[in-house]
Amino acid sequence: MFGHCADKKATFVLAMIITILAISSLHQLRLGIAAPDSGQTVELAYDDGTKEESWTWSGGAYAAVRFSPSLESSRILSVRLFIAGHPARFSVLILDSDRKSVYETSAVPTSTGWFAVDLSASNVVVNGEFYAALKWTTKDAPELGADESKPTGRSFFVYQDGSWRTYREVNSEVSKENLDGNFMIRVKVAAPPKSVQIVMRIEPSIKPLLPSTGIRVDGISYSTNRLPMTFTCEIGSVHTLEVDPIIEGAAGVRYVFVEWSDGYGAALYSIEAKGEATYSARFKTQYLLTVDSPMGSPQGSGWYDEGSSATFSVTSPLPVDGFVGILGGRYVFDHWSEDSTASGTSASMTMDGPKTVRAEWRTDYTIPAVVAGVVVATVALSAVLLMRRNARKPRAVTAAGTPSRYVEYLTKLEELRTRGEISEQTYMRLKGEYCKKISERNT
Ligand SMILES: [Ca+2]
Repeated sequence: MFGHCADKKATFVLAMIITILAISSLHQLRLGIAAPDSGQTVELAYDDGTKEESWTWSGGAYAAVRFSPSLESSRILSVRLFIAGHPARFSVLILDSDRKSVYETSAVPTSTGWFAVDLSASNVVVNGEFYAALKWTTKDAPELGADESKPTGRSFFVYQDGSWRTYREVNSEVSKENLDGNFMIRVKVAAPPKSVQIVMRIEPSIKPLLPSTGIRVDGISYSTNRLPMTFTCEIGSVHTLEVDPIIEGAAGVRYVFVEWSDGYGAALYSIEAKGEATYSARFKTQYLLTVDSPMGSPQGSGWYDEGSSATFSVTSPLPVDGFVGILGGRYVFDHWSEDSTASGTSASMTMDGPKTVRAEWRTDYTIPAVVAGVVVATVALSAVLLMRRNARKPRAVTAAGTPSRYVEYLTKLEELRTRGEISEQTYMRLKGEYCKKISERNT
């Protein structure tokens, strides 16, 4: 409900206090709107500067004034509102001639009286007639002054459901007074500029390998040397700004597109020239890490963000090729060289420039040497034992008599085989038996 206190109506949600401050006839109404020269600022005002009434309402409703500038289109620089009482947060609304909201911003007056809300940075441009409104947003709502001395039929109440009522309609319902009035809302406008300057730049600055690549405006390539670049556009015209997602720098250096300064994330940006603007393409620098090793599956080569930590590694040890490898010969990682002196197979470094690390290896024959030693020792020991055993048992062999017999058998068996008088199968079987006998006797 709108609160209207002219007659202290108790039914109003938020009661208002009226103060008649002045006699309206003493004030000159500013109804005529001068046509501003291009760039000149004009304040549109329909009230006489003195309030006879003040209004408040519950959140969501608003009080609107229809403005009729002489300009074909107007850039709204500021809105002034007369806060009659209870300064508190509210919203300023701008609506087009079809009563559609085109802009809304919050404001908090700290005292009563005229309060200006600056919109100059927001590039609010409307065509023909438009409305400016105070929208009550909180319970703790401010009171808006109204001039009822010389009403102009331009003021409206807008209910929460979006329905519009004239000031006179609401006033007659609320106070039984059939009075029209002007909400004390004024707007400063200027003719919008016909063209604006758009600035394109890259930040931080980069050093491309080829300066004539990487930048396109409306499809035309420009040298990055020309940045920052300023170009003039008609208001409302649409343009494309584009950067290569990756721009090559010097050896091992590249620049990767991150986003535009307003947070837009695609490298191709379609923009509308609404006002002066600067578009900065943000890039980050990356450095190449080369991990060089002839073996050991080197890991970690690639591009890294400037200042980030890169980890690189090889697998160690690895077997040497061939028989030595079978015996346990190994290639063993020893240390890193070039841009790292780390000694671990896995190491990290801060990427403050392009880097190359090389894995240095050595060959480890320790295990084959041990194996060879063990073999030699075993052979030697076996020979010694054999010699001692043979030295100990010759008498037993001859004494038994049997081994020499089987030795003879063996000799004959060999002769039979040589002459081809015995099958290979029989030869093998008999030879096995004789040898076994000889062996048993020798044990
Ligand atoms: Ca007045």
